[in-house]
Amino acid sequence: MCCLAKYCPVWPDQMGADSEVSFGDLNGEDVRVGIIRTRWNDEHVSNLVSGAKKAMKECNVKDDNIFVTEVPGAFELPLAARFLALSGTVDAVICCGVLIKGDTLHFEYICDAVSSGIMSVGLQTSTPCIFGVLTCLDEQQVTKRSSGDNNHGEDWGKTAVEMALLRNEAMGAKAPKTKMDSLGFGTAEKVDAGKKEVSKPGFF
Ligand code: DLZ
Repeated sequence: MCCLAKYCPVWPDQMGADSEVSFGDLNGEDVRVGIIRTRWNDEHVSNLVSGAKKAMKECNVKDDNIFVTEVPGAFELPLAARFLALSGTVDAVICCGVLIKGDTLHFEYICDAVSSGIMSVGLQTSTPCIFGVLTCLDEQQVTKRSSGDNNHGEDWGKTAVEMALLRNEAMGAKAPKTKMDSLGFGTAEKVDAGKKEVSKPGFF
């Protein structure tokens, strides 16, 4: 129990995790986002991905600029995120999955590895990698956080757009325009190959 529990009208584990962060007007019309999602806990993860896509569309991100691919489980997310980030085809990556605690220490190891792995990929590649992984004690907690008005995927979508804009401003960078309809991230076809890039100074 947390130390503030006695001041709460309901116990923390009975509360949904309502979003506590606000986002300004985000214009993601030039932003390209890759979503890497797990097949583990497929139904919940699909809901989270839908939430992320809905939020990104509200920020004017084009359908063609959202690329979705999948991996088996959360443990695979960091490496796939690294491949995608290094391909240079996206401005941000959302790593989306659901981890549910079982009877062993597996959950603790995977949660730790996945969260620090995703953080490392972001720092090493200078590509924002959004931690879109629910780490829950049971399925009920997952449902509360992945459906209805409390779909955390929506926050992750907006966070991806905000961080992509920040990255591009900071680095004076724009992802090359590429077709993103295949899994070979690095082999994506350049749409404007040959055109001269106009470099824009970043704020650093
Ligand atoms: C093995 C496993 C277990 C028990 N639970 C989950 C889970 O709740 N969520 C998830 O995304 N993946 C789980 N996995 C699979 C691991 O993430 C990973 O795919 C395998 O250990 C193979 O590396």
